[in-house]
Amino acid sequence: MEVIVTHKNTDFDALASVFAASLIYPDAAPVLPTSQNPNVRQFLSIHKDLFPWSRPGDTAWGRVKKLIVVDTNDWNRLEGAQVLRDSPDIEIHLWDHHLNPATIEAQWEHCMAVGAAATLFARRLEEEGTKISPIQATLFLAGIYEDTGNLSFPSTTAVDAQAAAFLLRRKADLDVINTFLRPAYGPKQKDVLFKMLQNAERTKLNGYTVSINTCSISGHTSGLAIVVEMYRDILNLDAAFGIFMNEKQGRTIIVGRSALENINIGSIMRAMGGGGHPGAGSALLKNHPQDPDRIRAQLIDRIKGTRHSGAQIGDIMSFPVLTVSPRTPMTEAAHILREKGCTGLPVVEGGKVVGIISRRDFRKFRKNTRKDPPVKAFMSTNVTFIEPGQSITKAARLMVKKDIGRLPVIEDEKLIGIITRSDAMRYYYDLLPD
Ligand SMILES: [Mn+2]
Repeated sequence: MEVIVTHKNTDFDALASVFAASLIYPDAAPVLPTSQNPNVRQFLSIHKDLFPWSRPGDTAWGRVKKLIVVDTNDWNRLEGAQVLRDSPDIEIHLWDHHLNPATIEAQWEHCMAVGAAATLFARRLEEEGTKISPIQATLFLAGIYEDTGNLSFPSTTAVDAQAAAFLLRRKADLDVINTFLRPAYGPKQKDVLFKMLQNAERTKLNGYTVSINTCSISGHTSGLAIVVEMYRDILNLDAAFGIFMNEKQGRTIIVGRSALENINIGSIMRAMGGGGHPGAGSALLKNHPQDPDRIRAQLIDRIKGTRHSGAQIGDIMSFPVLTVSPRTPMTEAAHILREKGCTGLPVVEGGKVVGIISRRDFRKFRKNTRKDPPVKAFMSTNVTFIEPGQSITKAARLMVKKDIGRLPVIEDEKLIGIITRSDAMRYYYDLLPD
């Protein structure tokens, strides 16, 4: 007997991989774990009869001669199949995209660092010219989109995009995908997010804004990754971590999300005994009781240890900075801007930045009939600053968010430089290979 298995808490990538594998191994029986993520459960409740599959409890493991493992390389993530762990005469085929060291030793494997395991299958089906239906294409694409965040996570590769293109040609239905990949955000998730926001705090690590939040949960709470992602988004963090303590079940789940490639969640979580991708990952700690402060300290160590791009604001800012005083006449400020070819100037009084006067402000001035008012009358006083140790990505994000072209760089309340949109642009384009 041949069976196809995948990881517990089955997501779309795992589900897609199981059914794609059943096309490649037509004699193998798909077995799905009893725990599935809510989106997959909903999908299966509607598509129940589309694919034949069985449960681990109904599988005669003793008769299995060949095991096809997809979307995981870890015995502990399988349900039921562990009984085969030490069976010498089982042939194992492994299809996976996880980078953590495998505990499953396979006789044959197809493992590649791509965004989704479904990508590996889609590519093989395309190569073999296998006919696939629009429904199959839809499911496989849902797997790729889920694991790559619609091809946007840093783990996404060109191979994933090519596989997506193939599935779209095979008429994958984006409406269906959008319906089923709806984030599992409900009242329970809302409660957790609310609790996290109530004791939210931020830390600066390697110039990045990070938050590590400890939160107690009860019962089974799914969708924690979505909650942490929303938390990260609301607080505008570079990376967010949730330490979720489940007292009753005696276990702790750590979930991390990062918006920057420089903070690699996957490698941090692997060091904590879990796994994941650069943008998202988690670890489950079963030893109890866990000390959240110790976990927090470990996370901080890992984050500090991750190699960051090196470039900080201090490396690319311009200095000394040309400034004007609040009493400088507008005509003079206009002259300086023209002369120096810049688009804005910090307005400084007593060593402190009290405003910014930019080209935009001169439009109002031209319409003004008063003779030559001071800069003070037209400058914007709501100034956003940045610190020299912060990342360039952070500066770029601030400029977009506030719709401003420059940020004064402040250290100990003193103006030490300025970074402009073009500085940030130059930095990014220099990073791109020719
Ligand atoms: Mn996967």
